[in-house]
Amino acid sequence: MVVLSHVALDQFMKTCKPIDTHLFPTVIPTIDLNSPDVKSLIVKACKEFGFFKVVNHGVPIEMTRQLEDEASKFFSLPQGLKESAGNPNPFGYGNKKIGRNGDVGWIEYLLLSASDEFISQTCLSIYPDNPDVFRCALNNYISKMKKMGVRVLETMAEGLNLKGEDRYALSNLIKDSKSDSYFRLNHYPPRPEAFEGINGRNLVGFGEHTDPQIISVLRSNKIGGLQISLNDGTWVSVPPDDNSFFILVGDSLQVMTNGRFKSVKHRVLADNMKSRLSMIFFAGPPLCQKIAPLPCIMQKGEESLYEEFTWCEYKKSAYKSRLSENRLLRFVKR
Ligand code: GA4
Repeated sequence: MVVLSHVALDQFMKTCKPIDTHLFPTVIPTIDLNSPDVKSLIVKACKEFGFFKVVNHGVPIEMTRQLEDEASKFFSLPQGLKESAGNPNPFGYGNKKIGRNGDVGWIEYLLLSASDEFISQTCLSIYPDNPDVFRCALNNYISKMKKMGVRVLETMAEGLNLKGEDRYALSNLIKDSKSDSYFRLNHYPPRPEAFEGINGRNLVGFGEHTDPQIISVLRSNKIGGLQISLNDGTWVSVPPDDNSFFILVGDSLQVMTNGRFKSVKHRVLADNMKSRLSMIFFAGPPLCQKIAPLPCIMQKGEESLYEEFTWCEYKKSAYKSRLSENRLLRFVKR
């Protein structure tokens, strides 16, 4: 649990402003991975929301619970031990500071590269005497997330009418041994008492942003807070569901579909008395991968909406940005 002195809390409250929200009830698309219409439903959800919930996913709940327990144990360690995971830029334990350019949130987190080797090293730094329990829980869960990501991307590709080898054009990017995928454990502690007095206002846990990768696979405990922005700018609260996963379209997939799919703007508010814990797999391509519309989806005469760039170039530019910036704007053709 994060404990803040009054001075630190005061400082934080000045930087991280409470926000008002006006919410409208909207039905979040829910997709049964075994449904006969799954391909078209996924494509529809990606076009309309850039976001959907997945049920009937086949990921054993015990595996998820095991990692959740290990994550809770990690976040209850003394601060010094959590910090032995290293600095979060690029990977490690972070507390309130997000990214490198002054963004803050009511959050602590562990950000990891999803590679086995990196995870082994990090677990060894945190638990030098017994790294295996956390390491196994992380590796087992991440390999399931990767599998689900592959399944979702292949189904999506079929829904986009890609045939033959083209059906694997998206999933191959994350199956690649050089795939630059990340994994993140987020802990949003209960809102501090100082905020309870500000009636009806919420504290930002993780400010609004889009994910730069291809897709993200998110799962949280029963505590709410996640909101997505609709195309008209209204914010919608996503009811928590600890038995399901949420898929978010990232900026790279928006480009690869030449804007047919939209990366979803989302944020997390810390407005509960209880801790929210979320685990997110960010499926990214290899660093040298060219991010451009898939030739197989382009109509005759259709031109790319974006300048060409590699994932490495996009990442470099993303790390120079503030969280809420539209990072794709720089790459839109004029
Ligand atoms: C958003 C998605 C992932 O959480 C993340 C974030 C990253 C970070 O926390 O270091 C970034 C953010 C994310 C986009 C813009 C930059 C980089 C913080 C930030 C201000 C790990 C990622 O890949 O991009």
